[in-house]
Amino acid sequence: HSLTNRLPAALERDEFFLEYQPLIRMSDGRVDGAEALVRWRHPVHGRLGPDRFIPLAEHTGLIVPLGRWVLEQAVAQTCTWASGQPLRVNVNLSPRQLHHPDLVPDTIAVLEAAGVAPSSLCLEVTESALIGADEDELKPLWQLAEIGVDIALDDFGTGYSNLANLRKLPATTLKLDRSFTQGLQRHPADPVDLTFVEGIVSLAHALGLAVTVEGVETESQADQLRNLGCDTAQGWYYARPSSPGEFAKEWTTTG
Ligand code: G
Ligand code: G
Ligand code: MN
Ligand code: NA
Repeated sequence: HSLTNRLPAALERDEFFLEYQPLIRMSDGRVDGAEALVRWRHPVHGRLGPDRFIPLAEHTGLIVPLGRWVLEQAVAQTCTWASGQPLRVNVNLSPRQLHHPDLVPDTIAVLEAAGVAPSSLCLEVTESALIGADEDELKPLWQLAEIGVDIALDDFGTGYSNLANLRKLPATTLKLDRSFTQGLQRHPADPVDLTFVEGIVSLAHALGLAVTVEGVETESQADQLRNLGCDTAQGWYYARPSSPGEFAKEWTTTG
């Protein structure tokens, strides 16, 4: 596969870049953080989204150096941003990174190099990354949580939904997949979706987890999700992912 062959050179030639999408606190509409999302500026195919190359990078193992680059870049780009209080940054972790022995030392090194408190970083882990993972394999996440890094369970509700995953992880946040948000768009909203969101939110809160909802595209969805008790929201209704410069200008007091 030609994209696969090109990946190592792309990393060396700085063809990857990050965009940021704000995380909005539902109680007051203020920005609470930013999710870093990687893209590839391909010399022939143009701009490629992560769905086109993350699975390839995961397959070849290039995700380890690429993921480290994303982490470094995201922490360095966001650490000066503030909007009242310092903004937090969310970084996606792939299964292969999760199982790499350098995850903990690399993460600590990146935070120290930027002088950033561990609590300003949230690592997002998808449920699919947890399939078959035993306790030992998840130890690195517990070590990171121990030093104050936030852990979020990403894409919750897609396919593998297993409440046991919530107990395997030192998660502080549950990110509800955008399929739930979409179910609220119908008029009237699908009562089954409403019940699911309500139940997941109350379970998450009972377990001490905050709930972030993804894929909020309309005011009506935002209103319903706020009323259902969701803590934080993300989606096109608030903002599309944007360059670090645009993000800082739009969402911070420091840009
Ligand atoms: O960028 P977009 O909004 O299209 O994101 C598509 C998917 O790619 C998301 O599910 C997100 O989790 C994943 N993704 C984006 N950036 C990264 C990254 O830096 N590392 C990993 N592993 N996944 C990412
Ligand atoms: O990490 P995750 O896979 O959840 O990444 C978020 C993905 O969802 C990114 O690809 C991002 O561009 C996309 N996204 C963000 N906001 C919205 C939205 O409001 N609607 C839709 N359809 N996609 C969104
Ligand atoms: Mn994510
Ligand atoms: Na997600």
